[in-house]
Amino acid sequence: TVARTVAAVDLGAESGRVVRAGFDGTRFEVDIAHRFTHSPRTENGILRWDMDTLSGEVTAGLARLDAGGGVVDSVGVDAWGVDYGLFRVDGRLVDSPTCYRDPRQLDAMKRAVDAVGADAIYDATGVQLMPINTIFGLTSDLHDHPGRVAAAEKLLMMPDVFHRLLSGSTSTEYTAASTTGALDMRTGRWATGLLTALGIPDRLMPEVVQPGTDVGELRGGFTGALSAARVIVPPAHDTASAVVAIPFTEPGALFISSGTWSLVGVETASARVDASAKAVNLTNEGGYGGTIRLLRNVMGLWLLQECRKQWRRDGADLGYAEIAELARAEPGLVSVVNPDSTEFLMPGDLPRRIQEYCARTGQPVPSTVGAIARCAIDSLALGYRRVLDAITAVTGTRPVAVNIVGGGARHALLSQLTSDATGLPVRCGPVEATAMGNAAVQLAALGEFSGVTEIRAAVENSADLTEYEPHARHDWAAAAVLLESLTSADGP
Ligand code: LFR
Repeated sequence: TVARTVAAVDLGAESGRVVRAGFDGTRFEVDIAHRFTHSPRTENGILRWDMDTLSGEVTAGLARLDAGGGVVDSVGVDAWGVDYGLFRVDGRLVDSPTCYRDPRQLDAMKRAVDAVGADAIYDATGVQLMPINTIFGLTSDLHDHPGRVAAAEKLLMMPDVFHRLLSGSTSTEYTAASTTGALDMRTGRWATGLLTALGIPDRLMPEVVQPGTDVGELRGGFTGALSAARVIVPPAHDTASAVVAIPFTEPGALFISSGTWSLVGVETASARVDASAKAVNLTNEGGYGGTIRLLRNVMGLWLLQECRKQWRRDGADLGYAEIAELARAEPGLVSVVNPDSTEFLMPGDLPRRIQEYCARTGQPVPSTVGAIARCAIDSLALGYRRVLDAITAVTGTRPVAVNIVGGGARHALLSQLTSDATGLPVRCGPVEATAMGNAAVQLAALGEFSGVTEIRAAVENSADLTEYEPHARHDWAAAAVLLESLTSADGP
């Protein structure tokens, strides 16, 4: 029997879900009550999130739980990182939150680097330099829409925008704040010197609370299962929640949190902000229980998601499984791209961009769905290998296994190629790690789990896990050398 039940709201960049979860002492019981998709759209020349859809779907999911009987003790929201809402003094949003894939962020990063220097940004925070970071959204606002910032009294990270709607809370959660590029990851405090140097007013920066904090009672007039629920913030950055729910095969194993992005890294006890980490642009992200994730972003399933959209626009409505089967039939490692090149960051005709990349670099140009998809999947696996090497170089310890969680854990070809490319055994699952980690931290706050060790054991007992062993079918070492030369030609 389950003593306490919680609701986890997990918002990804493409889809969201509302989950009900409890722990019976051995197994973790997780039911998906509501799923939906959403996407950003261009409004007044800026790519923005569709807040009406997002808040409508969150409310619809909670209403379903409310009507579903029993008692739900708490609700918590996690979401993708870096994006933020700006709030006026009266508590309303200034406008719809912008999306980090707006091309404006590229220029903003260039300007900030020119103004204060890449080293100063990294040294103040320990966060990888990426155009998507919050600070570049904010400096872009200051440059192009100063009125947006002037009208704002406080910033909240995306999940906390929802915590505010649900409870009135005005704080931001630590793991979400750690994706801003404005938090000093050694101290967990705002890097005020950097904010000042970039002209970002520090009044915007909210109080930071730890995951597991009760921020108030749930509002919204629920009269059923949720009538007495609290809002307890989980690790509000989706990647932080996902890593809580990884059934690690080996201590120090490499994790890949695989969704729209692939976050590739290791969990460590403290932040690593030094010349060696900076040289390979490794980031320090905040985790549950004082941990740090030392990782790098790899472009992830976005490459396939955007290809699929383009093929659909071209009249071929293919499912991911069909695309994967076509890719599997290809010979493999024929052409590769640097998956992390900024030319793949923005929405658009990804198949063409991949073809142009191959043509420009003198490689065979993939011309079929299968060949393009195989190029993308091979390149992702190679990108994972590159991060494995970077982490090994920085920490001095080579992980001996890989754990993949998230939607990408279902992708058998990518998982096998990840094993082949890294030469390591791979264990995949759970697919819903993010929602599970979110729920588990709420349950821990309510006294149901003693900590992350117990959480991971429960996940291991409850989830379907699949394992892969490496095969030496292709020359990944040679491909890794090619990737390095392609990447230096791409420029920073
Ligand atoms: C994953 C994720 C990554 C973050 C990226 C952008 O969903 O949160 O951790 O770098 O999305 O927000």
